[in-house]
Order: sequence, then C-alpha cells, then structure tokens
Amino acid sequence: MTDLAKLFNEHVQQRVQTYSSILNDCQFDGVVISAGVPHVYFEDDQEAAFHPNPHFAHWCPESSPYHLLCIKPGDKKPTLVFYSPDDYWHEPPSLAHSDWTGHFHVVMVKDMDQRWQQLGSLSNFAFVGPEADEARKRQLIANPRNLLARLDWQRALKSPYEVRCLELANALAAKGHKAVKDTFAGFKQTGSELALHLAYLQAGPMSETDLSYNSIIGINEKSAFLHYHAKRQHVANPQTMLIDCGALYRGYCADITRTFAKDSAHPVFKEILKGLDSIQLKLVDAVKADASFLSLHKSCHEQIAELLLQVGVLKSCDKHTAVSQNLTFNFLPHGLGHMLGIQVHDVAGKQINERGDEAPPDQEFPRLRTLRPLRSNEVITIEPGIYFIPTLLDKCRNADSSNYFNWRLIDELIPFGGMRIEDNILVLKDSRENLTRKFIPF
Ligand SMILES: [Mn+2]
Repeated sequence: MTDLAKLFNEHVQQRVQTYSSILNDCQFDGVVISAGVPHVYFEDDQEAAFHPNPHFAHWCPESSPYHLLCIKPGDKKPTLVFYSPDDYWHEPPSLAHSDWTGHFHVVMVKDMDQRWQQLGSLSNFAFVGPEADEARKRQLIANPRNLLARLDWQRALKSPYEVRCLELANALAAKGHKAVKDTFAGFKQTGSELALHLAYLQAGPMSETDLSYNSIIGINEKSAFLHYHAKRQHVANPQTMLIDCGALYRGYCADITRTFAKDSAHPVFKEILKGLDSIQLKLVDAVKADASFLSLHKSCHEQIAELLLQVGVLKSCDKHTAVSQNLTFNFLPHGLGHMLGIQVHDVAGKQINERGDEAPPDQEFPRLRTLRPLRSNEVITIEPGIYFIPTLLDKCRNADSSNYFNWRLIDELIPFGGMRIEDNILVLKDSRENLTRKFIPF
C-alpha cells in the first residue's frame, strides 16, 4: 500500500466515525450525499467546468457528476452508487484505475433513476447536495442546517491524508510558479500575461481544469486589480508582475501568490516588496492553534502602516492612527487570509462552534470572513498585500485625511500596480508548517 493509500484508509475510517456521531447527534438514520450536477449555461447546451459537491469530495476523489453516496451510522463501508451511463458523446466515468474504491460498497448504475432505487428505504434520512427537490420528493430532509454546520465544523480540520493532498497540490503549483518567475525574468521591452499563464500550465504539466481557480496574472498597473483575469499578449515595458495561481491534487486546492519586480522598477516599490515579504514571514510565524485570526489581521495592518510610514508613502501620523483612520485599508482592502481545502475559500472561517454560530463582525473590519481563533490541523492562507489602486486612492485625495498621503510618491508608484505574497499554512499546536515555502523558497 502506498503512503497516500494508507493515509486515505485512515481518512475514510475517521469519516465513518465522525459521520456516525454527527448523524446520531442530529437524530438522522443516515445521509445521502450527491456528487452534484453540472451547471448548464442559460439557453445553451454548454456546461461550466464541473466541481463536485465538497461534502462528496470529502469522501471520494472522483470529480464527475450524479453519483450518490449513502452513509448509515454503524456501517463499516458507505455505499457508493456510481453513475456511468452508456454514452458515446462523452466518455463515461470509470473506476477501473481508482485505488480508493475498496473502502466503499460500490454499485454501478447506467440509469439516473436506478441510482435512488439502489439505496432502499431512506426513512428519516438527510440529503446533502444541490438536488434538494429530488431528495424531498423521496421524503429526505434536504440540507438541514444543523447537520451542515456540524459537517463544516469538522471539514475545516484536515486529516493527514488531506494535508498530504494539499502539500502535493503545492508541489505541483510550485513547478508553475518557478517557470513563471523565469519567464518573467526573460521579458525585455515587452511582456505577455498569456505567455506566463501558458508557461505555468506547461511546467505542471497542467490543463486549465487542473487549476484550483482561474489564474490571476497581472503585469504593471493591472497587478492592482485583486482578481484580474485578462491575459494580455503585448505589454510594453514590464516592470512588475503578480501571479496568484494554484493547482488541484485529488480535489484539494493550492492557493499561492508571488510578486516580482525588475531591477529597473521604482526603488520604493522594490523596498516595499522586500518589506512585505518579511511582514508575511512574521505573520506566518505567529500562526498556531488558539491564535486569533482577527488579531493577525490587525497586526498585519499595523506592520503595513509602519512600512508605509518608513518608506514615506504615508506621513505625519503614527501607525495606530494609520490603522484606526482606515488609511491602510486603502492599500490593503482584503482580508489577511482564509481557510483552504477542497474549496479555495474553505468553510467555517466565521463559525465558532459545531452548532453553526458565527463570530460577530468586527467593528474596525466589518467585512472580514476569517475571524475566529485557529484550531490545530486547520489549513489557512496568509496573504498580505499592498496595492496602489486608483479608485480607492482617488477617494482619499480630497478627504480630511489627504495630508497623511504622500501623493507625489503615490502617483509615481501607481503604474507599478500592487503586490501580494501568499502561502498555505497548516496550523499546529504551538507552531505551524508552511506547505508552500518548502517548494517555493522565494
Ligand atoms: Mn487566497
């Protein structure tokens, strides 16, 4: 048995136990989880790339639609009803080369309706998945909040198998990031965001569907758009570049960002980038179980205030004023990070208990989605950034706080865009493991 197969075995055994106790708690006799249905565009026969229901993916590394998984407390093996129709338009999904099916009682079906018939009586069963109407027709309780809250609370904790998958997703993404770094270094008078994207895929090698999200690759001022998706082919005078791109491994997401500046870029931009890198590493070093994510976010703003004061982007105030007057928000308008797993923005960042209660919004940072103390075996991203975003800065030019900003310097920096550095971090009891830097030391 390979290392991963052994870890998967333990992962499934752990799920069997966790589900038994959660289903007993919620007084259900069982649960049916669907793999999900593809999204078809309006008035079209084209589908979006398929993402399985994350609750299904938590059990099965299979990314095709319509399968049903049935779990009953006390059963050693869950039943997997695997839908594989006779088809010649599309290749039917197959388990012929899957090494994980021994942990399930597998029933193959060719017919949509046969799927449910295989499951027998489903009295007092819950259903988890997008086909809620189908489930209600069969008297199942569709997506009950109390059950979903307990499942999410557990899903935020990663098993050793899941950590290994996240690590392998990072290893794969690292190949792309290294290729992109070299390709950008080779750009002289012109650069191409598309060429960087293709270099990333080629290095994997990966196809678009092996990415955990659409790649964000911005040269110069475009790097200041947080989610910039265009892929320009001819960009004059490339000076800076931000790449935020991940990879999938058995359904688990890497989410990694790096920023590069040419020697010829603005010296203050380069100084800020160096400063941001040490801030990011310091924040990573503060990650451990029981650390409050909200406090980390606030500490990030204080450190960025210090840096911006030191390089002269902000002036005439101290770091506390810079944070409390929301000056730093204009340079960092997103949160410090998020939960990571099967979903890029994984579950339970606000959730404070298994019942599903949420932490109240913070007064200073009301839109933050990751708020609570961290737990051992959660995986999070730490991704501070500093951006020169014209639409945010323009609102400050005539505000009362305008004299805290060094507008001459800011106007020089706007053409260089923005920067972000993002690693994936496993939270441990008194420490942490950086799943990214071991593969991307830069
Ligand atoms: Mn991220």
